[in-house]
Amino acid sequence: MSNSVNVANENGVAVVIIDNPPVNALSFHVREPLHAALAALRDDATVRAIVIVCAGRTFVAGADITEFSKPVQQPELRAIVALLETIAKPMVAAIHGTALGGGLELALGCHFRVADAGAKLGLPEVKLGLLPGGGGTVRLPRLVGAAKALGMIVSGTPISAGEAKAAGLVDAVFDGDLIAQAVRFAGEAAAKGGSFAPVRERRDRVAETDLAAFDRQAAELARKARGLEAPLACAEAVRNAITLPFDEALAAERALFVKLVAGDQSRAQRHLFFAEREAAKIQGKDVTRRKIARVGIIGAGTMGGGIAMAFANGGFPVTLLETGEEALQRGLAMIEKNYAVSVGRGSLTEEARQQRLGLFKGSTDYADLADCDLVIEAVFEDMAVKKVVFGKLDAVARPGAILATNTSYLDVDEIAASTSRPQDVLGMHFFSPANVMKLLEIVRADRTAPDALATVAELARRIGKVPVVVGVCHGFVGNRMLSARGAENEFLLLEGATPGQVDKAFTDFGWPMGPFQMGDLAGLDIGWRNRKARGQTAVIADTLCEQGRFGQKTGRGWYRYESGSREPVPDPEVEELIRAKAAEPGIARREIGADEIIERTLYPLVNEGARILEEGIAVRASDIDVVWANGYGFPIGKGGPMFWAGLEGAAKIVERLEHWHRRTGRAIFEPAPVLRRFAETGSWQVP
Ligand code: T1G
Repeated sequence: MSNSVNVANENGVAVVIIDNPPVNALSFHVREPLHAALAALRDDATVRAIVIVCAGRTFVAGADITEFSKPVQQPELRAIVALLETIAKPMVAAIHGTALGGGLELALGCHFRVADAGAKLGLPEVKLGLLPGGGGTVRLPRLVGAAKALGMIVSGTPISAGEAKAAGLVDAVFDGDLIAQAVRFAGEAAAKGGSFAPVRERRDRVAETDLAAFDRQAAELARKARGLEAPLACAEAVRNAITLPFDEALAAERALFVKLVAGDQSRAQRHLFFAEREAAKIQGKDVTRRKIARVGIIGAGTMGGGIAMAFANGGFPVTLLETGEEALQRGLAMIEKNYAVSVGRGSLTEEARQQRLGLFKGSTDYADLADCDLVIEAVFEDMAVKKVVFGKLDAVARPGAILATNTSYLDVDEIAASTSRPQDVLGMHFFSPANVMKLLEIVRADRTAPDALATVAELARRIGKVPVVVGVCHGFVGNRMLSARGAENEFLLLEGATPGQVDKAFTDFGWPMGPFQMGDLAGLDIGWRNRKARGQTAVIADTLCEQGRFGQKTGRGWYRYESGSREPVPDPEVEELIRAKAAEPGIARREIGADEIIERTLYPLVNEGARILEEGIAVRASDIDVVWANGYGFPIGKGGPMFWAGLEGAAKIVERLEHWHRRTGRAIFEPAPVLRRFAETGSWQVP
């Protein structure tokens, strides 16, 4: 046959083997021979049944995403699925690893699906700003019902083989030799004879749909879409599967797919898909990885506890160290409480909770860190304190152990220099809550060894984090750009905007919330302490804090919060304070529109990103996009600040930055050379 599709014959049961590493994507060079093989097997009278299986670590993980920006080559997946449905012999898809997107759609074209017990099945296209384009929105509801299909397709979250069996998506779940059992299953089906109804002919599960309940479910899911088109298109397509004849629903799915795949949102989300994988690649990737079996965490506070949970969730035994027994017990109690909450929510089984708690060892003795392969310090954000901790750690840690600091701002080079092994020191900047937030900034200090970096980057993916390697500077990539994004906030208020107007401009842009609501959630006192520590001021925010308005935790901040509510209520007292603070220097207040707000906050964000690229603090512009999409809620439908700059128009950004630079004289508006070059060349490449 071909390198990527081969056929074996087991006593009249043909086994079609797809082999396209690393994830058996349905690239053109797979589709063509697959179509040919199936057509031949259909017409081969010696063949009683057909099994489709994949070589390597997974079943087909979808269409080839890299082909979406190229002209379509025939046969498409739809043609292969349509061919499958003309085959009157039992067709069995044998699934191991992940059957995702086009891979599951291929399996939905078969009469039967059998799965390995560890398999996962799903239609994650919505995460790429798309919807299933190979008939999944029409066939899946026919097997699992409309409500289940809607949940799976709009969330894009795969389900386990067991759940798929219970839902009617797979017909059998096997342990052990999947191919042998699939061949036996197919043989028995052939022996049983009779006709095998393709999924397209099964109507009973959609016929039972309560349309009103379906529409309520769809409306609830759409409410969370926050400007993303794909979730709405997914819901519309599944509704069509219930209300329209099969072929009409299929055609409607196609039309929606063609529209989305050409759109900016899907381009942005596909950009982030590959950017995340690129970011995890360490220059000189053939360096050896150090063995990491046990992890130590110093500090059992909010960050330390969250980091410890992230590793236990990844199956790693954790030694959690605190200065004293009381602090240690407080930290362990917080971890137990967090797991209990997850069990209460049904997102964790009691058995898993027990298993994870069993991985923790509490200690107040540094000597207990001697058998750790990686130790992460998460103590108070003070250089002197950090140096004391690293001094003690340097004395006890085994040779070759990786020593990491979770600092958000401090100079990792200085911390490394306080040890006898700077080559083993790096930063691991987790985001709060560390057991939930996916982003991990890995800070490469001047003398950090490449194998330490590569080891931690790989480890990050094993605990479900999205790693990005960044250089040493104040605030690294994320927080440094965050300050640039916020630098104009007070000026905007003094000149006439309200906190509500600024926040609305952000939420309309697609952010989960704006800077003022975010400040109230995080606590205004944190920024106040940092400003004081750095001798900086913010006339309005400082005054709010002096009045004890720290945000949600005190019921008043930039907004008021009715008791127990997180709903921000505009507060006339704050607007009065702003007017008073503007009057002092005689600032004339005026109407400020959303465009100006975006120009004076997100254009400096992009500009600071360009400076970071220039300084080599970030290796790629796409790394910056990964940081902002995974750590700061940058709308994924816009691909991150650097990708968005391309959509927004870099020339316009430069022109408007120059405008504000002339008007204000403030440095954040001075266009960075790399940004000017991006405007001329369309490339963020730094020469
Ligand atoms: N197409 C092209 N390349 C892919 C790919 C795909 N579908 N999936 C993975 N890769 C590459 C990836 O870039 C990386 O490359 C390598 O494979 C290993 O991936 C018509 C429209 C399967 C769970 O959304 O979720 O079907 O960096 O590092 O962590 O309806 O890959 O090594 O050069 O992620 O073990 C729908 C996407 C497509 C699934 C494995 N499918 N993939 O995770 O490995 S749209 C998806 C994943 C579609 C139809 C539609 C994960 C994985 P490189 P990896 P992993």
